[in-house]
Amino acid sequence: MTPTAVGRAPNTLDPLSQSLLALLEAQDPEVARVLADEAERQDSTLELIASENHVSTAVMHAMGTWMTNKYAEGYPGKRYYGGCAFHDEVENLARERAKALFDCGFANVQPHCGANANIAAFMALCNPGDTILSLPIKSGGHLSHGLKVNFSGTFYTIVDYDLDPETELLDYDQIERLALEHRPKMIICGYSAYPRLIDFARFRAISDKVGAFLLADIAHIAGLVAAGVHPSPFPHAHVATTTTHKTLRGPRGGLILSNDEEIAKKVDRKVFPGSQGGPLMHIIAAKAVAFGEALRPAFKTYSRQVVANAKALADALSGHGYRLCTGGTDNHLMLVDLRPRSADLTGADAERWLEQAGIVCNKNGIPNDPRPPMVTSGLRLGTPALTTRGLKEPEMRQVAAWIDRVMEGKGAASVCSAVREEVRAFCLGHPLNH
Ligand code: DSN
Repeated sequence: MTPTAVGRAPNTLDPLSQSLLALLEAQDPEVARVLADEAERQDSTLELIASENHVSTAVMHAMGTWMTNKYAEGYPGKRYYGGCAFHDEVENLARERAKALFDCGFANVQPHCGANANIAAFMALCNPGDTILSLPIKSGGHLSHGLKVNFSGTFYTIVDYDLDPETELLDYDQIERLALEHRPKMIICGYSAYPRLIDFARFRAISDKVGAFLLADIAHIAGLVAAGVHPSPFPHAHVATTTTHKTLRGPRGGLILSNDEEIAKKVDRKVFPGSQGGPLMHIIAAKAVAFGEALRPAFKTYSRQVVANAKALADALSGHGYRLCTGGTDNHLMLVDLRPRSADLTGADAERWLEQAGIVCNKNGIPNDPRPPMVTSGLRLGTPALTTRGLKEPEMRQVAAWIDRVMEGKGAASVCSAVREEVRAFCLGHPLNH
C-alpha cells in the first residue's frame, strides 16, 4: 500500500504542518506527496548550501496566511486599493524591525528577492549606461552585479575588479586604482562566495574619492551583520541590499536599507512602481516575524555559533588535505579547493556524490578556476542550516569526516549509501525544530 503523505513526512513536524498535509492529502494527494517528500528530505539530510537555512515554525506559517489574498500596491498610508489597514500595520512592523536590526533610518521590505532589490537599487542610484565597478561572479560576486546575461550587465557598463591572485583576498589598492581610472557611478561590495570580512569603511573611502555611490549587497552576511558578528555596512554604504532567507533565517525575499532620506525616496519609487507591482504581503508578514526573532538575544548566540562552526568545519577539512581558499573563513561559508585532495576531483562530482550520501551542497568555482562553471574545482560550504539544527564544533568534525569518506570512495555506491544511512540516523538524533 502506498504510504500516505502524512505517513511519509517526518513525525517531528509541528501540528500546523501536519494539519496542512492532512488537508492536502484529502484535497490534492499529488501535491501532498511532493510536500511530504520534501519535508522528509530536509529532515534527513545535512544542508550545507551557504545561502539556505531552515525557518522557524512561526516564520513558516506566517507565510501561509490570508495576507496572500490582498493587493496592496503602494506603501503604508498610500495604497492603490482599499482594505489595506492591517497590511499597513504589518508592513510598518517589518520596516521598523528591519531598521532596528540594521541600525539605519530606512527600510523597504517589498522586494520579492535579492536580485529585485538590486534592480531597484541600481535604478535609484544609476542611469542606464553608467559605469559600475564590481566583482564578477567567477570570483565570488553575484549575477546581478554585472553578468552580461543579467539586467545588470545588459543595461550598465560593468568594470570588474578582482581578488589578489596570491591571497584570494579583496585587493583594495587595485579597487582604488580601477575606481580612479574608470570613475564609476557606483561601486558594489558584498558577495556570494567570499569567506572573509569586508572593509566597508575602506570601500566608502574609495567611493568618496571618485564621487561614486557605494552599494553593499549583504545578502549572504545579513544575519551576521544583524547579530554584530560581521561589521555593518552602515554608516558607510549609501544603500544596502539583502535577501532575508540566508543567515537572516527569514522567508525567501529581499530588503533594501539606507540612511539617506533622498536616496530612500528614490528606492521606494524604483521598487514600486519602478520594478514591481503588488507586494507579497504574506511574505512581508513573515519578514516581520523573522526580524522580530533576529532582534532577540538568542539570534546573536546562533550567529556566533554559525561562524564558530564554519571555522571548525574549515579546520577539519584542512586536516583531511583540502585547501581552503584564502586559508579559511571569517564568516558562515568557505570555498574548498578539492584538487590538493585528489587532482582529478571536480566540484560537480563531489556535489553529486555528497547528495547521494545525504549531504547537500553546491559546486563552486574557486578563484582562477581552470574548470568551467558547470564542472569547477571547488565546493562552497556553509553552516547556517547546520547551526539551526543545533550542531556545534564536534559535529562539524563528523561532517568533515563524512565528506572525506565520500571523496575517498570516489562516489562508490556502497560508500555513499553507508554514509547516507549514518547521516539519516544522525539527523534523527538532531531533529529540526519545526
Ligand atoms: N543563489 C544565491 C547563492 O547561492 O549564493 C545568491 O543569490
